[in-house]
Amino acid sequence: MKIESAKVIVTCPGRNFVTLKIMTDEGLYGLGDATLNGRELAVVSYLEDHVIPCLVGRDAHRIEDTWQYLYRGAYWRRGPVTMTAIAAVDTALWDLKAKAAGLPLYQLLGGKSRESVLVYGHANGKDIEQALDEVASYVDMGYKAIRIQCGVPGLPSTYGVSKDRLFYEPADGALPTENVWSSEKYLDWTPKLFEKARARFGFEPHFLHDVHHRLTPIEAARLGRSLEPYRLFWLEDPTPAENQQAFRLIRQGTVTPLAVGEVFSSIHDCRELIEEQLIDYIRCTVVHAGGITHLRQIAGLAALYQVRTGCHGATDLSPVTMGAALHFDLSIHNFGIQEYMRHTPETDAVFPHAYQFAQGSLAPGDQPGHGVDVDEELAAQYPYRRAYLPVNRLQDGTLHNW
Ligand code: EZ4
Ligand code: CO
Repeated sequence: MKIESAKVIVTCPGRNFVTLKIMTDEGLYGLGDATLNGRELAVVSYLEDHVIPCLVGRDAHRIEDTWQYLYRGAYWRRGPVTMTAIAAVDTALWDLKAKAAGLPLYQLLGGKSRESVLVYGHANGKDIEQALDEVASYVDMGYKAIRIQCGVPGLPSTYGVSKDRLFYEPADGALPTENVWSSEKYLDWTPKLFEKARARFGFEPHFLHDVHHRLTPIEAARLGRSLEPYRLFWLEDPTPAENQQAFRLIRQGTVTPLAVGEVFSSIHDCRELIEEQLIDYIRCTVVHAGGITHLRQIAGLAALYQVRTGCHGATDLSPVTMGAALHFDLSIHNFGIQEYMRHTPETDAVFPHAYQFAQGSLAPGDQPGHGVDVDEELAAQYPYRRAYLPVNRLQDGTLHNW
């Protein structure tokens, strides 16, 4: 099965998505997500100008060799743009191989390790009461795990609290919007959120929380310790992880489980975190960490240290990534949880998919491949719109992490 051609499809059904479609001489095609939120066109160029010319004529079955060719062959290794482009090719080739075999992708990855994939949804609100009402609606929908974020008194806005509570979409500005942050206010407020959440819902639902890289290690340790009575499933991205040793300090201060990795692009970003057991969940996912091929290596390393997976699954990851991730989640032994932010009806229409939600879990379906398609005619009706993630400043104006 030879690769005959490949093209990049850019569409904006409410937000931007970049999709790679690889066509073969056998009439089959494979799809891979290549969306890098706020920097989408850099990956489009990487694929169109530099990758696609190398793909034409290659044997579509040689996934590993193609991965190595693109990784080593570029000379310039790693980084989000490169690894997202490689991920798109890799995902499309796995999709193709499974379609050629007539099997759902999870069968090629070793078959099912479980019947379906535990997911967590996003509840948020301007204040604690609104956030907890939102939690109640997720419980009613059958969710067994829920991330909770809420506004902080004295701050006009904060991460994770949307204008539209159903379809949270932070990449909203033709130029970056500016937020204001105070770690002190946030640290004093957040334990109250989880105290009230446990008082109202008991200890049956899993609760998660995302710090979005905003604390220092010692502040994160304090937050983790103050949340221990409320038994979080995880505390996410408590501090930036360029320095992986930063997590040692957090670990020394708290037994709240830690998750990190949605911005990582390779196994080298998390090797110390995993080998030194500084985290409990690794959040790398298909699209930003080199595809199924590389994610399997990360999960394999994590398995040695009882670190489980918790793949990133925000709305800026397209349904193609969600589909591929679900096959991966279903197959590996050390799966932990999958993030699931629902896409809008417009996005779901552009990307018809086999995966389905039921009783707090997602199942990838049994279509050959990863089970996600793209309606190119519909996609063409939604042209690209430049959109940035916000930036974040401390109250004195210092630029902080968003
Ligand atoms: O802010 O995917 O856990 N999920 C997240 C996301 C990220 C976006 C950035 O593009 O932190 O909401
Ligand atoms: Co996050």
